[in-house]
Amino acid sequence: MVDIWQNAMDHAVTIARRAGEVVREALHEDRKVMTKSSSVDLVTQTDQKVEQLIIQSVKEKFPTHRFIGEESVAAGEVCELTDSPTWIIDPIDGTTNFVHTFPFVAVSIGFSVNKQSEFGVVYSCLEDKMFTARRGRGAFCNDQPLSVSDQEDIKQSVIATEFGSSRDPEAVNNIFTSLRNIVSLPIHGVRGAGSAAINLCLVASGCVEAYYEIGIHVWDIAAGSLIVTEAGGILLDVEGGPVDLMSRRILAANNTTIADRLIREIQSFSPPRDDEEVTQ
Ligand code: 2AM
Ligand code: CA
Ligand code: CA
Ligand code: CA
Repeated sequence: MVDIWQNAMDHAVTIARRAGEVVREALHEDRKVMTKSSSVDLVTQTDQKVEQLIIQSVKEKFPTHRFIGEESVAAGEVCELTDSPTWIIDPIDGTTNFVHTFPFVAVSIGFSVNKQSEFGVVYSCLEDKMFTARRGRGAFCNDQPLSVSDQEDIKQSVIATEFGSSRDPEAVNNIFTSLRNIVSLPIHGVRGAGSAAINLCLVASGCVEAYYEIGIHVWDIAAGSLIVTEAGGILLDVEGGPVDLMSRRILAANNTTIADRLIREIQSFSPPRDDEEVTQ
């Protein structure tokens, strides 16, 4: 059977690798750090440069395709995912890591048609790990097949999550309530790579049993979420309903036993809009 999106996926891998080189080179240069919605929401010229590099090269090859890119969406703009072939790009997932040279920085490229993910590419550029998934054809890291952990016991598990960018006291309180509940189950540990895309790849690789976060955007998870499901994992909303990649909330897990147990402990809340004032 002819795979009509294979060309596009091959291009995504090539351009992610090229983007990763730009990121790695920029680590040796002076990084001018700017802020977006708040003093903890960082962006650099490299984020913008890498996004333009990806979009320009895809436009040349696939001129009719659409784009959702983190650095091209205006503050407060609600981006819409349509049925058209759409590239969903996070040029640097883990900008705070990039700024601090904490070594988990990813280029994330998802591709969706009729609102269904067709492929996902996450290049963890400082580890030189290329994670890929094509719908129905499995997930891979540097061409080796991935599969999620088979652990069913929450007490034997490691869970990934992040503190996110909101400093609103109520949101921070909810994050810590969830963490206290989960740590006290007890579990083996909590981790966070500082990159949503890499956290999802850690679930897909079986290194952590689950990852959840409230406040993420579609570009953080478009590619990694397919890598999780193609590695045998599941995606849910943090309250247990079906996942909506545009809803800014996600729970990815190795299986429903772990997911159901976590959902009972997660204090859910609505993320602030990006144009809302953030309490510092
Ligand atoms: P980013 O580096 O592309 O902005 C999930 O935590 C995602 O939220 C991360 O992958 C990261 O994506 C973003 N993020 C994490 N901490 C953040 C912070 N302090 N400010 C803004 N965005 C953050
Ligand atoms: Ca960002
Ligand atoms: Ca991101
Ligand atoms: Ca980013």
